[in-house]
Amino acid sequence: MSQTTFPAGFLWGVATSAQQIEGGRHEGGRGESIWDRFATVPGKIADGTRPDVSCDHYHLWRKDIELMKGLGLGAYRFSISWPRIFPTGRGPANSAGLDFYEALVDGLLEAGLEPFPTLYHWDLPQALQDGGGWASRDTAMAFVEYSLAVTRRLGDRVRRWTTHNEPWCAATLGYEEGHHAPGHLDPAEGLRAAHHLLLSHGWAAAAIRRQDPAAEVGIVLIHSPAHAATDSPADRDAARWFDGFFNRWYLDPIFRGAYPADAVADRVARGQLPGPELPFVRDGDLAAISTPLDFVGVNYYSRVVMKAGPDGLPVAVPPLPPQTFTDMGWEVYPDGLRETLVRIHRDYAPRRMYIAENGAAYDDPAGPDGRIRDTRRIGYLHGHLLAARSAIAEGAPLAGYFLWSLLDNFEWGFGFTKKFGIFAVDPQDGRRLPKDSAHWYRDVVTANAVTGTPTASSQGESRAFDA
Ligand code: IFM
Repeated sequence: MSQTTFPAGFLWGVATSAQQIEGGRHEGGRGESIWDRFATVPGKIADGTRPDVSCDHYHLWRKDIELMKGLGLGAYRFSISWPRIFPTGRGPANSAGLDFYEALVDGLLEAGLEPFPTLYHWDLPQALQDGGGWASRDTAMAFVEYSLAVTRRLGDRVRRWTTHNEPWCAATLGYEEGHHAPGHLDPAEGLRAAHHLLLSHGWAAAAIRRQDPAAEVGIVLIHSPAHAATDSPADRDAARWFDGFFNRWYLDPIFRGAYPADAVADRVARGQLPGPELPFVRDGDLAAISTPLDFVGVNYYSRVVMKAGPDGLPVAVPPLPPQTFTDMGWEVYPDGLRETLVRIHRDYAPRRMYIAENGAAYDDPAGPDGRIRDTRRIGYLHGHLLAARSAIAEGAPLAGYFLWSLLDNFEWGFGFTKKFGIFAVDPQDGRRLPKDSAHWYRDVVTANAVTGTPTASSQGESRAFDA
């Protein structure tokens, strides 16, 4: 059987985030996050659930480490909950919160897994939101204080730090489109929030390195290639618009020290900025944001296909059959991952790249024998790993892959209705049930290679995961 092998030392992992799996809402002195608050607003979460208990990782983390050990992974990408460390955003750090992550990090190291933490994965302390949230420059300063408190405690054991996860989602979905906490609908506020997220990244990266010159620092960005529905100039311009709005608004300031002029002009044309001078940018901001990074994490799920709508404004259109889609309605398009990695390498030349998230939501119930045959997820992962390997062959400095996600979890506004995990979680007792994809992924990790066909080869051996 043909095998596609990854370079020696390639880092295999899984990714999660605090708000999506931890629970422990009121434990260990944790404060309220914007998502705790948002989830109380009727209609904001599709299934009416709250992330108060979620996967109960706060209590079951030792078992989760066992699962990861069973998969043979080299690293675990998780996020730190800011309201667990600073329950009201600023002030004295909550030592119980730091103790929790210290124990987790020690447990990972004992199990031979590299802790790969992200400092911000969207769970802003509500108290900071009450002071303006990311639309306020003060929040960027608070983020530096928080980052230093965490890195001071864990820096002797954690080598690589990620500042933010997908700032586009935090800014645009949270402040501009209202789908995420805090649920605002103000494009100008969204742009201010984006800038302060980027600024906080740059400030924190410099502060972490001042504190620990050996630390590596990076950021994780979501990326979707934008393809034009037809070759018409209007459709190609619609694709350019999306690329500027979604991808380059973050890549350009980080790697080039400037917002993309065409995307700024798009915002001016829509009345969302007063002119080409961005009112929230101060002297030195872009130099801080473009501080050189040790790595960039790339999250890839799908591409978008764009066309000019009847009014000339850009719209995303669903690709035509025979394309297939995940439960998120996202097209399965593996080559977009290769294209993404090669594009970022070619246009921005990061020192090192990780796929920080990649995975698929599919709801596959257990069969009568208790087995979860998530063959579509295996097919998705198989195709995307081959695409990642092609990007390496084309020169992309890709050093690792983090599968999203270890567990079925709280998928933000979708609640628990979208299942990304390679382990299902029993809602009654929190028991983790390996899906076929968990066995398949273990085989990939063990072989450091993907085999020719996307079959679950050893799905019967569930004992590997009995914690
Ligand atoms: O669950 C999210 C994650 O929090 C951020 N990236 C995308 C995932 C799937 O929607």
